[in-house]
Amino acid sequence: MGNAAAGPFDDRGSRPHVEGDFAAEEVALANRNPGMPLEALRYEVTPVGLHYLLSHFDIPDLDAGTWRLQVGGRVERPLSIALDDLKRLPARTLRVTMECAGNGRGRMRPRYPSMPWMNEAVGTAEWTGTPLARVLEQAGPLGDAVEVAFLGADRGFDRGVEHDYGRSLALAHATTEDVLLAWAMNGAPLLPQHGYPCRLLVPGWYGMASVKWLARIEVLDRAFDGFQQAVGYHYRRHAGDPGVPVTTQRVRSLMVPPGMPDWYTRERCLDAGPVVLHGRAWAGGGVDVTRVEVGIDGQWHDAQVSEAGRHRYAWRAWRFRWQAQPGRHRLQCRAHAADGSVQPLEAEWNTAGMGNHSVQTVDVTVRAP
Ligand SMILES: Nc1nc2c(c(=O)[nH]1)N[C@H]1C(S)=C(S)[C@@H](COP(=O)(O)O)O[C@H]1N2
Ligand SMILES: [Mo]
Repeated sequence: MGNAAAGPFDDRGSRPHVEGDFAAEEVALANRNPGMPLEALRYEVTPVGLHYLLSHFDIPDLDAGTWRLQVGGRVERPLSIALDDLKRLPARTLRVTMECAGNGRGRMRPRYPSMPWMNEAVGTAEWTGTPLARVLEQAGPLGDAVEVAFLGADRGFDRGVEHDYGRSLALAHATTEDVLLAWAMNGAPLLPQHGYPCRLLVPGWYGMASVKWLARIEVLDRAFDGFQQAVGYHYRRHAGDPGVPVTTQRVRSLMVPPGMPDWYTRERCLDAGPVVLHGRAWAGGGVDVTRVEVGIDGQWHDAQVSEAGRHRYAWRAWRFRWQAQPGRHRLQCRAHAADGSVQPLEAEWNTAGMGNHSVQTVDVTVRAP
């Protein structure tokens, strides 16, 4: 499935964990993959240019006029679909909070060398597309079909393995109405960096499942063995641990850092008096957020969670009125989900720093009026 054996780059195995300064490679990845500035949490729907980005290889050069989506493998009728044909099928729009599974990895100690996110690898968009189920119905999966693989038009190497970026879903998941072949984001055609002309959208899952620049769909009678499915995106306790696949997002909340930042250190300063702390909270898999707490110097208080415009896969706004007293203060937020899960105070790390959802901490200096 797109995995070639010998290539110019060795498999050096899992990269060793590191301490200290960020490497030039990490800085270069950070320049290619911007995060959402946390003040953009103010937007219910993130403006496209403020949504985070994560692209493993190069952004492919695709043209909507000549693009075709190939559907093959274990199907009765292999298809080659043009974008206009896809757009003629019934469409849906879903508001979805997407987050990278590596969000927060930059705080891991010692650190796994990869995209060094702090906590800004998130964004919410209104995605419009055709339910994948419509296309799979046309193709007609054979009786032995169990998985559906999605291959992007982007290709590169990871740990010596050359591959098209690819992921898969169980057939039963792929045929649900909420999995979309998305061709619009916030009402406009996808931008090149977000998967133009068409991407998969898997609401409630970490971002890796939502394959951009979709080129091929393969219906399989076995588990997909592509690198990003079989090797990447696992929670592993140690090298050699077969691990557990990364799937749905874990419950999380973030706050807009209050006051003003210092340009370089990003340390915050604000004036004493009433301050409205606010942010957003979400949980994966369509699970609801039930409660958000705000920590002020280690004391937890319930925040007000908005009931406005509820969307199954999108974050909810929360706010908390704080009477800021002069001095140094530690602000935190912590969300709870309907499945009983809650954000941990300390990160529980796995080898590649995936699925971190520990509470955000913002230290502020409050000055006297
Ligand atoms: N084809 C392809 N799809 C991809 C990726 C990629 O590198 N190539 N990155 C994935 C990852 S890890 C994430 S977090 C999301 C990010 O989507 P965005 O860049 O539109 O925010 O895309 C996913 N889909
Ligand atoms: Mo990601």
